[in-house]
Formats: sequence, structure tokens, C-alpha cells
Amino acid sequence: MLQFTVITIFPEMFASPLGHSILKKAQEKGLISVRTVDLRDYATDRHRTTDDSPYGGGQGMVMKPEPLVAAIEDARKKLDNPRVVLLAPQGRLFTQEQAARLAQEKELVLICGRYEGIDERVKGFVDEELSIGDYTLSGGEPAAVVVIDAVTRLIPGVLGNEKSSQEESFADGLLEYPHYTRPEEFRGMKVPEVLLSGDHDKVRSWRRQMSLELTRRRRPDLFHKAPLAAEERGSLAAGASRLCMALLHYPVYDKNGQVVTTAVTNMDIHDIARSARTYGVPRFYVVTPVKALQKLALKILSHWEQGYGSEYNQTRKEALAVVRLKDTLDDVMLDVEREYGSKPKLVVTSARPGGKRTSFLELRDMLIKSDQPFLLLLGTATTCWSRLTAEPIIITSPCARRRLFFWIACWENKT
Ligand code: 9D3
Repeated sequence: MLQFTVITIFPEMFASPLGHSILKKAQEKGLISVRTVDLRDYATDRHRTTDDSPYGGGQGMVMKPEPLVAAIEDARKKLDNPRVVLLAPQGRLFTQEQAARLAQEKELVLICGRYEGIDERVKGFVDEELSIGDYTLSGGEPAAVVVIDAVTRLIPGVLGNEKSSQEESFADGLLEYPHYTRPEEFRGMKVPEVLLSGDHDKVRSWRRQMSLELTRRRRPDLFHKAPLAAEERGSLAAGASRLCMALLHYPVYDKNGQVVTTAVTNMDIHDIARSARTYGVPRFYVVTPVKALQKLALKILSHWEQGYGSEYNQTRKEALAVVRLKDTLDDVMLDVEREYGSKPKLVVTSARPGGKRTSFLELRDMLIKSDQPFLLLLGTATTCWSRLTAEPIIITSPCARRRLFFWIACWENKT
């Protein structure tokens, strides 16, 4: 049983919030009790005054110390060993962690300030000061309701067992994944396929991924503090989980019309796939309509995935798991769209002067703020960009592949 005592000049403000739902039930079950104390009962003059004008001038009023301290002392006398909390804008921030701490107490006295503030000399009579956030309230009453609500939810028996364990998920420090209920389609918006699949493992990993991405984008502060696997953190670097790459391997012929040097493919696949894996880029497409090159790429892939190379080098095997072979860029676009639900925004590199350039920093910003997948096209033939149907984002080229990975790595460390 946690006993709340609330000192306020507006006791009536608490009737409705305490008279509904969880807080009502918690009182009925005898898990908490809330007593409101009218501060005016502790005023000594005929008008029951609780405020006065500030010394030193200035506008507004200040809460007088005598009634407040009398009310606090009376509460301490009536209770056993209460923790006395002043709700004030200059208090420590009230968080889930603070709620868990207060939920351990047997008796809490909450003091609601009003006016511009309270006389500083009252502070020596309270145990701590709490604020519920950086915005201005008209008084401490709404803050006291917030504290009572958040603390009460953590008392065993208030929520069903199954729900209280969910509450723990706030303890993993992430925002929650998106929820859906019937109908399957609402105003053209469909419930994500995976939630209808019945595959519980897939559902769990989808929800985890959504939680991670949302937290990364909307609450980088939480994301930074969250206890994540190194892999999870990496896979979300600057929205890397939505940044796919494609290496466009246009056939290169010599004067006789023969395909020349395919050894580059080997290098590129290993090199880029490994960097992709390291920085959490989920897909690396190797695009070539030339069957001979596809065959070679397949040979390389299967060697590292199944051949003696797979035991010889585990990281390389993992790296190659992100590689996909495709005939054309259109096939890649379709594959990305199927995976993410929308067409990717294309990013190309160019060394040619002119045209609007996007800086790495701007690109990073776009990645973080957007919900769309991005597809970074790598290739040697600049001419191929002109054949693109959609307007691409152009970034400056020299050593762009390397620099891009370098930047992705830096972004991760920045958050
Ligand atoms: C403009 C100067 N304000 C101080 C930051 C004066 C002031 C504004 C509002 C003094 C008191 C109040 C009333 N607010 C509370 O008592 C309060 C509060 C809040 O305003 N925001 C967040 N948490 C809390 S807890 C109590």
C-alpha cells in the first residue's frame, strides 16, 4: 500500500483523474490511497491567504512559507516516515527511473506549487524537487497527477501480470513498434504483410527493427543510451538499415568486342560486401546482364558460402549474405520496393562539374529524416545516370565509395 498525500490549494482538481480507470481500481483494491490536503486550511488570516508579493519587486506572487511548512510538518506528524516531494519547474527531471524509485516508498507527500513559485526557505523542509518536463504548467497539480499515475502503475498488482512485464520493455530504453488492428486495409493503407503471416519469429524481429528505427530517428538521445547489441547499433547507423547499394556492372568490351577483365568483379564483391556488412547496409546488389559475369559472381559467392572458404573465413561468409545478383537496375528497384514497401530514392556519384550536388551531411540528414529506402548506385560509367527514370540525388564522386562508408561510420559514432 502506497499512501499519497497531496498538498494543494485546488484539491478538487484531483477528483476526476483519480476517479477513473487504473487509478480508481488501484484505490479500490487497496494498493494505493490518495489524501488531498487543502493548503488554505493552514493559513492563519481571515482570508486564508497563501501568497504574497515578491521581495525585490517583479510581477506575480510567491507562495508564503508559513502555511506550506505548517502543512508539511502536519503531514510528517500524521505519517510514519514519508518522502516529501515538491513539484517545481526547477526540480530534477521525473523519469521512469524516478517513478520506479518512488514506487518503493510507503508514503509520499506531493506539494503542488502555484503562482510564480514558492518562498525559497520552504526548500529545506522537503526531501526533493521534481519537474515533469521542460514546459510551463499553471501549477504543480497536473504534475502531481502524472507522478501518481506513473508510480502507481509500477506497484505490483495494479496492472495484470502480463502487462507489467510489458512495462519492462520501456526499460529496454526504446520507443514502441507500430500497432495495427482490424481492418486489414483502411483508406488504402494496408497492415504490414509480416503481421498477417503468423510467423512469430518474423513478427518479433520486425517489431524490434521498427522500434530501433523509430527510436534512432525520433529520439537519438534514447537510442544512444539504449542497451543494444553492437550489431543492432551498427545496422541502424544513420538509417543504414534503409540504405541499399547496387554495383552496376556494365559490360566492358575491348576493340574486338570481347568482354575484358572480370577480375574487378571479384574484388568489388568482396570489398563492398564486407563494408556493407560492417556498417549495416542490408543489401548489396551486383547488377549485370552479362551471363558470364553472373556466373563468375555466383562462383565466388558459393565458394565463400559453402566451399572450404566458409569455414576458413566466417566474416566473409556473413558479408556475402547481403549480396544479391540482378540482371538490371529495374529488377533491383522492384526488389527494394518489395522489401520496404516504397520505391527507393536513388543516390548516384558523379565527378562531373555542374548540376545540384548533395553533400554527405545533407544526405545523412535525408536518410535519418526519411522513411523511404535509399539505393546508392556505384559504377564507373557516368553516362548510365542519364538513363535513370527517377531524379537521383547526386553526390560528389572522388573515392566516393570509400568516403561514403567512412561517413556512415562517423555518423554512427556521432549519435
Ligand atoms: C517563467 C518562470 N517560470 C519558472 C520556470 C515561473 C513558473 C512557471 C510555472 C513557476 C511555476 C510554474 C508552475 N509550474 C509548476 O509548478 C510545475 C511544473 C512545470 O511548470 N513544468 C514542469 N514540471 C512542473 S512540476 C511543477
